[in-house]
Amino acid sequence: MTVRIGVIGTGAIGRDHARRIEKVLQGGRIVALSDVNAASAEAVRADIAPDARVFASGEELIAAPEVDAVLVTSWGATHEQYVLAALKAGKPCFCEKPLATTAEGAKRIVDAEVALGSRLVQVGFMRRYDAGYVALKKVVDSEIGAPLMVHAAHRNPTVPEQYVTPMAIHDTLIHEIDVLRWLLNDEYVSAQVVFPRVSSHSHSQLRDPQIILLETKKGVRIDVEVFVNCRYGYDIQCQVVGEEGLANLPEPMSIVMRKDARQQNAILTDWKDRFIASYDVELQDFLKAAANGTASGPSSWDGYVAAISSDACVKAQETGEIVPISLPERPALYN
Ligand code: NAD
Ligand code: NAI
Ligand code: ISE
Repeated sequence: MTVRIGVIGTGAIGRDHARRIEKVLQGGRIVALSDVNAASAEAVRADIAPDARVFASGEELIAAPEVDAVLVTSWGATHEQYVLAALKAGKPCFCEKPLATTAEGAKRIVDAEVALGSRLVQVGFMRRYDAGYVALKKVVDSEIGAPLMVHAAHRNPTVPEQYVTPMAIHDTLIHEIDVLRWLLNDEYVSAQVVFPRVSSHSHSQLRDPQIILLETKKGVRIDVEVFVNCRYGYDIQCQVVGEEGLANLPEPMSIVMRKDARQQNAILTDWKDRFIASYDVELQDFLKAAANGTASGPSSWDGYVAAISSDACVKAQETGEIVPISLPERPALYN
């Protein structure tokens, strides 16, 4: 079966996901597009899916009978309304992170899905599909003994002017928040944020870099450096220290070159390239489940846990205190 997909939000990632569904993956076709900036949806139609219909609103797209499943790739603050509408229509929905910008918003989605009684939502936490993280998890599960510490870094070369201090959590750290609880099979109990000297490449509304300290139920201590004006590249680091040894996330493949009395290899600069293969795998997974009218992979519950943890981190940014994180009971639908 070919799943007929509607995309809401045709910016950077919406365009890229539309491209992979039309040109790379099996079992999906883009039949509908919508964006508050209609010209952007029109441009994606012209460049990628000439037969798709452009809708004036996301709600109209979701309600259209020719749309079997929905991709929500608009700005984070708009995700909740579209995911709730997709659930109401009973259509599988892939939602980019964050599922919602507040824990209350994510809970409304969890409640609606639980009331429905079956999974329809997959959240775009693509690192769980990344070959490097999958290999790291295998080693953490079986080779290095109990994990004790994690040292991680999430560096972007630059960010746009509208990127402000809390976005380091909601927009950026949220990937570590999700992937580290998955990697460690553990949950967070507290968060603290400390700020080093501010980079002169930052601006007045962004304290960059930041160090986020998380503690888990099993007592693992995690430090994550978020540095979104690091200049030199897009760099994701993760080292797990266990009681028998330590394991590092593999670097992306890169040719080591000797030239002009130097040994060098290139570093990626764009998030689109760093996880290009995992976006393919996550969306193929979505298409496969959507063909059966369901969803798999990172769930609304994972999106909700990420939102609760993010809220605690933002509070920690604001107060400088160690902020406790406590999770409600996980509904059976997500076991
Ligand atoms: P973007 O600004 O390039 O694109 C967002 C698009 O959404 C814009 O075209 C905008 O016009 C449109 N839009 C905004 N509000 C809308 C609405 N109510 N209805 C329809 N369209 C709307 O942003 P982006 O970089 O593509 O990011 C989009 C989402 O993807 C964000 O949630 C972001 O967190 C997520 N993202 C995830 C990753 C990842 O690695 N998983 C990477 C980049 C972005
Ligand atoms: P973007 O700004 O390039 O695109 C967002 C698009 O949404 C814009 O075209 C905008 O016009 C549109 N939009 C905004 N409000 C809308 C609304 N109410 N209805 C319809 N369209 C609306 O942003 P980008 O980088 O593509 O990010 C989009 C989402 O993807 C964000 O949630 C972001 O967090 C997520 N993202 C995820 C990444 C990942 O690695 N998984 C990487 C980059 C972004
Ligand atoms: C962006 O939205 C992403 O999701 C990228 O993966 C991340 O590195 C970046 O900081 C975010 O803004």
